[in-house]
Amino acid sequence: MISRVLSAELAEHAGQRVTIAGWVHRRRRLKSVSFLIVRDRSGLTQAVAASGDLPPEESVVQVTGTVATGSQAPGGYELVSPEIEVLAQPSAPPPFDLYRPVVSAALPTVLDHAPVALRHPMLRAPLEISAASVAGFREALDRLGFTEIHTPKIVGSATESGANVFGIDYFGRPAYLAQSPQFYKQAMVGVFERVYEVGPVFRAEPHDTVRHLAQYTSLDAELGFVRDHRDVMAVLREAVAGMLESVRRRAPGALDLLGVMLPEVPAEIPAVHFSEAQRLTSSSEPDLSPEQERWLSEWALKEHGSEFLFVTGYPMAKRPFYTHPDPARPGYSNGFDLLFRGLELVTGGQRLHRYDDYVRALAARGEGTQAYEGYLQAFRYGMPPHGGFALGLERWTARLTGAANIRQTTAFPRDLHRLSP
Ligand code: AMO
Repeated sequence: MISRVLSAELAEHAGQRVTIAGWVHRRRRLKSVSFLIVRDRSGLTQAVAASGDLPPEESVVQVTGTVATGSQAPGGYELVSPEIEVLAQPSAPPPFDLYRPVVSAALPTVLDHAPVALRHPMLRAPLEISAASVAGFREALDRLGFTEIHTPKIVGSATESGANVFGIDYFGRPAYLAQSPQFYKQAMVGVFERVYEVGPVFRAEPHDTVRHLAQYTSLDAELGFVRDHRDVMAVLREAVAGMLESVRRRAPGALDLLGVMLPEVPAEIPAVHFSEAQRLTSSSEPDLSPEQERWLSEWALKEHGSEFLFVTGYPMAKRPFYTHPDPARPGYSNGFDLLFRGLELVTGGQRLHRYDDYVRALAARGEGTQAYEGYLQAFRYGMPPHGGFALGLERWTARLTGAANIRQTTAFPRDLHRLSP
């Protein structure tokens, strides 16, 4: 490893001669003196050199200098009498100025040049928040006795609905890119009782919207021995609280830069039944529209002071075949969604757990069991009452950071049109 100190550690080395390494963020030449601002993973360092030529922006450099106080320097310390070694020279200037505090390029330009554009602190910040969220998700569920699993992304049958699935050629046989780890996470409840997975899922989304991607990161969990969906909702509440706590602890700089106010998670997130949500929004549709979700979120904030709202009891007809019905209310399910700041963030619920119930549920939808034999195996051998949920990481980060478009929250988004970079 190149022996160096980080920008954020400079203060600890006052008076010493140290080496930093990073990218030339900006250079400024005055008459008698030049400034070189170097960016590393922890922040910025200013080096003050005698006037002269400095390597261009995005050069990779190693700078050895003496740490001195500098009232104009980021962090209050700077490097004087620097020796600059260039490790890599860029062959082209960046597509827009990375040192300007505000991003001066439009989103398509940013996305077209993602490998360099994401170096801009404002564009990197949502990715830091996303990473801290995942770390918090893992921490929270590890604490609750969950085991992390990894399930196949190349699968033989669709899980969520046959419509938006990508087909692929698998050694001459038809196969699909997994829309969800649904079947596998349920099967693994039979092994570990409590499991989670952080992984990519694929949706052949024909919608060109600010909240849909063709590939996104799903934070999935599944747990056994639940009484009903409410036990799952309680675990989800802990996961969300853990994610927020981790973001607060690990990404304070990113939060600051973006001016993000993190939400409070109530000890118990308020919940409305689907039929009540319909009544509140004067609707008789079997699903909630994005407008209704926005309205309900505002209602929850006014009525309960919460930025999170559970909607429970979605109609069975609108949920996948593995959904457990509400034994007390025919036609309604033990499935729920979690709304956050106006958007559906999580889907979850209690599942069927008896083999015969699966056979009946599939038959009721005009499907045989043949395509699902691999899945149904678990239920032939005894499965506890269980349930789980899936949280869309990019939607979470978008809602947290106030990003208007989900494409701003993932490094290399895949959508209807974009396959590169
Ligand atoms: P669902 O299909 O509702 O449920 O997906 C769960 C969550 O994933 C996010 N999401 C998306 N994010 C970005 N782009 C998309 N195209 C997209 N589609 C969905 C949303 C959504 O709430 N197996 C069930 C989960 C379960 O019951 O455990 C499932 O996949 O945030």
